[in-house]
Amino acid sequence: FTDSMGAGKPVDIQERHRLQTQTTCPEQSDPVPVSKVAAISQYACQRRTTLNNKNKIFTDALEILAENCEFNENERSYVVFARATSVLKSLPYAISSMTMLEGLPNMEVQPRAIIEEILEDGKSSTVESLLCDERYKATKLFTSIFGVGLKTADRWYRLGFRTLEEVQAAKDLKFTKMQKAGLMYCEDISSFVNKAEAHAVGQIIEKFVHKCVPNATVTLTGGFRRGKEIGHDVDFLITCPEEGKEEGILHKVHSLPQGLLLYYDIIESTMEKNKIPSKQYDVMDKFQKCFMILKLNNTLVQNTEPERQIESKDWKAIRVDLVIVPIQQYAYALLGWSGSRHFERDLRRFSYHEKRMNLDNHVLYDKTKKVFLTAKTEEEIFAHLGLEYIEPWERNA
Ligand code: DCT
Ligand code: MG
Repeated sequence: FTDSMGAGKPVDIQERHRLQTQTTCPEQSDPVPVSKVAAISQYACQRRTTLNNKNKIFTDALEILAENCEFNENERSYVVFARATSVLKSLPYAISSMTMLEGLPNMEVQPRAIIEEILEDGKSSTVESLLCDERYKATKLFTSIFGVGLKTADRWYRLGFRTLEEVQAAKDLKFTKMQKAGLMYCEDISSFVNKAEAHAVGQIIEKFVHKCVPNATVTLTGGFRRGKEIGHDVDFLITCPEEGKEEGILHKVHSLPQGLLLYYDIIESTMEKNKIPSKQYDVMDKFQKCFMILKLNNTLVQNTEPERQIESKDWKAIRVDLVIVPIQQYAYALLGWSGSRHFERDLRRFSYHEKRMNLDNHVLYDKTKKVFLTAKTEEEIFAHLGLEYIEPWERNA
């Protein structure tokens, strides 16, 4: 089925559903086999996925299973669960029977079984037992700490740790500077950032950046650009119309108002100046970045929730990422940092398999023509790929 889909133009989903539920084809008298009906694309970048998810009951369950596959480094199963989840998120209707899955792409045996269980019992026993699984619980908890990846989480688990209190009380554990900060502010950081807080952080960052370079621009990206109400961090791209002027900004972060910077780590750019653009295709980008934790004063946040106003602490620790981008690569960086992760993964997969092009956060390389395709806007990148433009709020795949 997926082969016949290729890069084919996706048909309007509601139209497709109408066709699918229709028993006979308008031109023929024979019933239409569902699999012959023009389909939803297998690629997230050819679907519009807003935050209005009609299949949350299924996608919440499938996302937990996908996450567990990531924890176990089972890439194949991760992809199976993640792709099925993403298709369900894009549907303008709720799935209410197994027959409604017919003709949908990426619905393999494993996700189907989960959906069937949920349709029958309202929940999945596989997911329920996973949520009680010691290893899953500990890995989820430990990797939620800033600076803790899978390797560290696994080591702590194998050492017998199950809670953060146990980790924090451990005498012989060594922590990186990042992990120390992550543990120190874990309560605030795991409570998520809301839109008002993201906006307040944006104002602080903008003021700081403009003091360094008056005509530099600061753009909110990540989940907040896709319209999300909450996020685990706030992501900003910083660029400047005059190439090169943006380079010194991050090294002035220590000049942020006294006490604001709880933690920062600058990652230097790994771009080799004489080799830009690079033909090498890389998942991680090469921009100069700063991962930080800011101390956001409650008074700077509009409409602070009432429970926060009566708290003894008048500030909250917020995770912020700053990315420094040269202007020529700005459109690619913006597209890459706007996410979602699954949308990005499918954009790259589509480029590679359907267009023989390599897309990353810096450039698009056409392997057939052996040229780099420049772009000033995200719209131009979609056009280079022969894709309909998808707005940021439709990229919640
Ligand atoms: N990204 C990237 N390269 C990285 C890290 C992230 O291209 N080295 C992309 C993927 C999504 C986007 O940037 C933002 O990343 P996150 O903050 O992890 O995701 P998010 O969608 O903003 O989710 P959240 O709302 O939880 O922050
Ligand atoms: Mg984010």
